[in-house]
Amino acid sequence: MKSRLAAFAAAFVGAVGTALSGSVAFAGEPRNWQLGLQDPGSLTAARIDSFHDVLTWMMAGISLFVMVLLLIVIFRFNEKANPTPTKTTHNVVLEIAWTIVPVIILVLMAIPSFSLLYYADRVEDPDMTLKITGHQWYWSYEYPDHGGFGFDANMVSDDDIAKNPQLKRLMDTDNRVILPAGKKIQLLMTSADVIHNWGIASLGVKVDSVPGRLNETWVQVNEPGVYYGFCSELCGVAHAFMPITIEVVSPEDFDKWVEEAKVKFARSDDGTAPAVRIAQNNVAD
Ligand SMILES: [Cu+2]
Repeated sequence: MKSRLAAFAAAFVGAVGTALSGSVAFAGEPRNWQLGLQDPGSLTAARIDSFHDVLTWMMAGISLFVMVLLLIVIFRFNEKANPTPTKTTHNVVLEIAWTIVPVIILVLMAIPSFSLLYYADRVEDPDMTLKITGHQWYWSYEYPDHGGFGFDANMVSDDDIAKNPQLKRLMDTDNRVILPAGKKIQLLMTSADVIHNWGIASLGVKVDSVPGRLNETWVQVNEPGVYYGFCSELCGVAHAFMPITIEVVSPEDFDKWVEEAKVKFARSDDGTAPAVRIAQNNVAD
């Protein structure tokens, strides 16, 4: 309990510090003793976050209402308080009400829910496209609007972490996905083998990557920072070891990175595979 209190105090001080300084890069990752959702990092995630809050209040209200009804039954209609019960079995008005009212509540929930689904589905006129392919057990990425270079992103090994302790175990990849801040990015997903799922909680993205299909969503991230995600579809023995690491940088830094990446991830002449395989699958051995 003491350590929990200490952790809470540390988290609180950290949050206040971040709020005051305002310059710390956004961290799209889970925190110790976190309650609720991760801080929203994208436009979609912000909408999901506020919709979740509205639904939570509605659920709390309904739960409270049902609890009050139960308490009335328990205290007003028990054998002692009400020794001769009525023989009433039907109440037409009441029966219509408890059918119609839940329907109205569900429709009220469905309208913003569908509008959010369509909002997250796709974007018109994206600024760029990122193509994502799931493999057993790593992700590969392509930038078709920037010369079509691509690379694999494998989880960092314990040896890498020993050399660079800043890397997060089970969360960092050897090659990060670099994306520009403030741009509409179309995400196209497919798989080379089995169904994977590209899920990043703080960006509100969780889409299956299915062999032979191209699934689509989009993301706009305004805060530079590092955002972590995971394969979220059971895809085999190393399912837990194919994390996603996204680094969002300013558009100027992104352009610089693209120039470097075009050289670093240059393809062979036939254009089918990177000439140099920098990433290695940690899990194979
Ligand atoms: Cu997977």
